[in-house]
Amino acid sequence: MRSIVIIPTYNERENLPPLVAAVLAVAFDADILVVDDNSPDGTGELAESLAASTDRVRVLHRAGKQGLGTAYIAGFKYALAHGYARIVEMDADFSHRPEDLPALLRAAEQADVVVGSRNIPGGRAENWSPLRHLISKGGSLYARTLLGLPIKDCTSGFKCFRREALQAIDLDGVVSNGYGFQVEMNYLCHRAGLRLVEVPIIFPDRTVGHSKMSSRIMREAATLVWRLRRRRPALVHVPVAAAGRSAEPLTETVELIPSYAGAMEGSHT
Ligand SMILES: Nc1nc2c(ncn2[C@@H]2O[C@H](COP(=O)(O)OP(=O)(O)O)[C@@H](O)[C@H]2O)c(=O)[nH]1
Ligand SMILES: [Mg+2]
Repeated sequence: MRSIVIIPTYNERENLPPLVAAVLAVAFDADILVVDDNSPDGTGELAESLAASTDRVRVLHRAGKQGLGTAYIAGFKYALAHGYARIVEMDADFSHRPEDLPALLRAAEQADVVVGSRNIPGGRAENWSPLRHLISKGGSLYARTLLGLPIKDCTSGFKCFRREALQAIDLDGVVSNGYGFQVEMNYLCHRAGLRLVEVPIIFPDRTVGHSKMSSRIMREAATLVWRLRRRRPALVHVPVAAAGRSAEPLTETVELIPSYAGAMEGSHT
């Protein structure tokens, strides 16, 4: 029952070594897969030297910058091929705190997809301007409303999938690559009848390195919602991987917040 934490990197040489050390320490049953797109700053070689010091770290090298979405798809395929039971998405820049990882993994015992959420009680983004909060929360409200998603943070990239969830969707059919990638994955999982839940996360701003997200990627996310709505795959009513588990009572040790309960509070971009 091993887990794998997929960390896509593009120019993250200052962040990667301390992040890898923190993840290995906090999630003792998890391995790490770094997916590097031939970072000009040498992050790929650095990842190789980390991999040489422990068999818990693996590296996938891609020829050039091909975007976050395809990096994750490549990572998911690796994880499925290597038999991992739980598959985590995590940014390299410490916006996703290693200390929140155990709660994500625990919640995956009772859900197919666990979304680290800034928009439920206990979760938040730190040091954001009011405008950034508005764009992020507005974006989630938009995606949630138009696509009928059962979660409040639709663009979060700190997530855990059970392998059955990734097997239930067509990874080669995913069309988006930036923020839209998270929305699309949520939508495909939801339409496949999988159980999505949210756990609260604190999302500090990156302190080292630079964001690679652009306004083009935000526009992609905005138009994607309409494309997904038009394409709308049939909603599966019987949960695929969650069958037999969805009726289980939640244990007190798992801080699990059913994502379909309560009113909308907001999101991130
Ligand atoms: N492999 C790969 N990683 C990427 C790419 N673009 C961004 N990343 C990584 O994806 C994560 C999130 O990107 P970031 O720039 O922090 O986005 P932001 O948090 O939305 O500003 C970081 O770990 C980046 O290094 C890409 O094209 N390829
Ligand atoms: Mg970031």
